Amino acid sequence: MFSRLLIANRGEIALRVIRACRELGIVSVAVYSQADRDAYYLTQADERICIGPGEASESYLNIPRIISAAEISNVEAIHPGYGFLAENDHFADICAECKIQFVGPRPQSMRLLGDKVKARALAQQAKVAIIPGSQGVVPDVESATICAQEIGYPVIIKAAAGGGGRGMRIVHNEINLRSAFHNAQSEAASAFKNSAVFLEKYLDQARHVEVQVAADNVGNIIHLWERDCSLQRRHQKVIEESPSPVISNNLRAELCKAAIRLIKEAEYVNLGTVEFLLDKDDKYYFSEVNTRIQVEHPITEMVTGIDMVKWQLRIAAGENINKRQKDIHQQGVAIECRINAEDPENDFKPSPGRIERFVAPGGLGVRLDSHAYAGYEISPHYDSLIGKLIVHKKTRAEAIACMKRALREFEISPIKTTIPLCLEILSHPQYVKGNVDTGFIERTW
Ligand code: MV4
Repeated sequence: MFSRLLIANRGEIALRVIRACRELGIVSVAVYSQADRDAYYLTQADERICIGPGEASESYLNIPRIISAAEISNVEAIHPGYGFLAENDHFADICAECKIQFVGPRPQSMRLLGDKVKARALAQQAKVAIIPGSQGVVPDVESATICAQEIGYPVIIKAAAGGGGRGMRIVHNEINLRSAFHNAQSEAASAFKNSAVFLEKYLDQARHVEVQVAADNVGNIIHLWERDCSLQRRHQKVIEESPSPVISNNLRAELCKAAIRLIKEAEYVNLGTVEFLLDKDDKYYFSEVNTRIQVEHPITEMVTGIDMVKWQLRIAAGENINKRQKDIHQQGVAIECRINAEDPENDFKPSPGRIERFVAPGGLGVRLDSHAYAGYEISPHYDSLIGKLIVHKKTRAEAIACMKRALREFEISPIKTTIPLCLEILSHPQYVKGNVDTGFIERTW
């Protein structure tokens, strides 16, 4: 195992990685921007290095500064967390050149799966269903018109270098195709420095179900079952749960097998998430692979009892997975609510500022992953996540009751948070039935 590790991230995920390091006896080195100088995670790290001003481009996204911090602190490995450089294959290349172990998959896997057109082709090779769509990149409007006629409207235009919902355009008829195609291309060019786009049939009212997988360097691949992440708003997940409340055991087994086929085909190593979209008839289709630890990983940890960050570190250090698939079970139900500094009354505008009062919930089955405290100032520089509230109970009904109780206990003021929204969702009859899709929040609120 590594003896020293740098965490190229901030906030709750930096704290999460530091906690795993502590328990594994790894010396943790935190980095921080000037805007984060009072952050709690810095007090828990063994060492800390300031890497620049508040703007992410000058600190957490700045590769030379991160690498310099790693060289100065003499670490063997870098954990990228999520966001920032976590899925940047160029960064992973540079880590390798500098003989620093990147805690994640190999750079070529990140390149392959980061290209959504290549990922579709890979899924096809692995005999995993893909959404009907274009054969590769669509070069111009003329080809797009022909392709859309073949697959039938509505279609969705996606950026090859996109993912996570960025750079997508839904098109309902040929009249709108031309402008949507050009807009999608130029948006992709400016957002991802790559204008390539492709087409898929648009699935209305899809559900988002993702399978967590882990693979080691000697070809052991196991899955940690699924998470249902259908409750999203503007591509930001709001509430996640595991197991999915709506899929049958047969479908669950199929999704997990499909995820493993794809990960095997990619010769993938370390933790990854295979995302699927489910249509109204419960047909499932491959969507994309996330090559990082995800925000919602705690619900998988709660139902499986596995510390996923420790697994990430062990696999990156060359250790093999010492568990068998048959010994990994889903026990009970876990739900996570993301608590953001946003104002649900005001179109979810970020609500940065100083937290004066912070009272954390507790009790049996309650977990809070948060870097915030009374007196902490939420910076406008970064995403507005204050923390993640996770509950774990035997049944879904108990988990919902526990989450509602814990959300009511949770006091954060005077900034606005998404706690009231989460409470409303948890009381909604459609949510209680498990009958929600990715458009539910926007239709209902
Ligand atoms: C789709 C889709 C419907 N049809 N693809 C969004 C995140 C990315 N992983 C894939 N996403 C989607 N892809 C097809 N062919 C619906 C989504 C989607 C979505 C779309 C519009 C508004 C909100 C959404 C939330 C989740 C998923």
